[in-house]
Amino acid sequence: MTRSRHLAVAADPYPFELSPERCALLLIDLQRDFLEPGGFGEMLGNDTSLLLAAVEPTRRVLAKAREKGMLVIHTREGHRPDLSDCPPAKLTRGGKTFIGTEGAMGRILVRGQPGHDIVHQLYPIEGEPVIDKPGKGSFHATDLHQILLDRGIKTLIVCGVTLEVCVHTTVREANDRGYECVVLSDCVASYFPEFQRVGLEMIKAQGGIFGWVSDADKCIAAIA
Ligand code: C5J
Repeated sequence: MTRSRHLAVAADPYPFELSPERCALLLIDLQRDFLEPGGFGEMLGNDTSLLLAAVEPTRRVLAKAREKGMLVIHTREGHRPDLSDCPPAKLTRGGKTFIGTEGAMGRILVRGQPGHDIVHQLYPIEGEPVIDKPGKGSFHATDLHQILLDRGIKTLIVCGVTLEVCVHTTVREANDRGYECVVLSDCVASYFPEFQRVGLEMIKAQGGIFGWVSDADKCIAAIA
């Protein structure tokens, strides 16, 4: 039996040991609709510039993960053009309908539209699975779990937006499916600074109830 290498990642609430062969980098919903003006995030009244801070640290982690041959998986939140996979309960917010309507980057959160695409700095390359998900969680109604099982993945290094919505939902789903999650604090972002702080606290509280919190530099130092 071959023993896999273990790398120590400086993290809270205590250092995390990962085996690079059993680890994937998961980039959640780094889409134009959330990060750029004129998309879903701005339509809901948010300042999208707050999310841009996560792009450069994530780009550096992504570059290192690619260099080291780590599995990289991207997710995109969005719906079929006929919205048949969008529950009526998700369609309206504050009495208004946004999903599926025409915006500055095409129809909001609809697959194939410019706004649904991933920002160019973090664009997937050949061989990196892209998971199209209709919900907040990356495991709901997708084949992510199967893809991870097939490759023997046990650990997820998590980046993406927004922290308190799709990142949290995914980390919680991953916990219940037996994955260990390390969330990189500067590679996740929220429209609400207080949610960014509390969202990270919630992950690492109680001895790491949902996982570990590290950052881009610490992660890069470990996998380098
Ligand atoms: C939201 C997401 N915030 N990707 N989606 O609606 O976090």
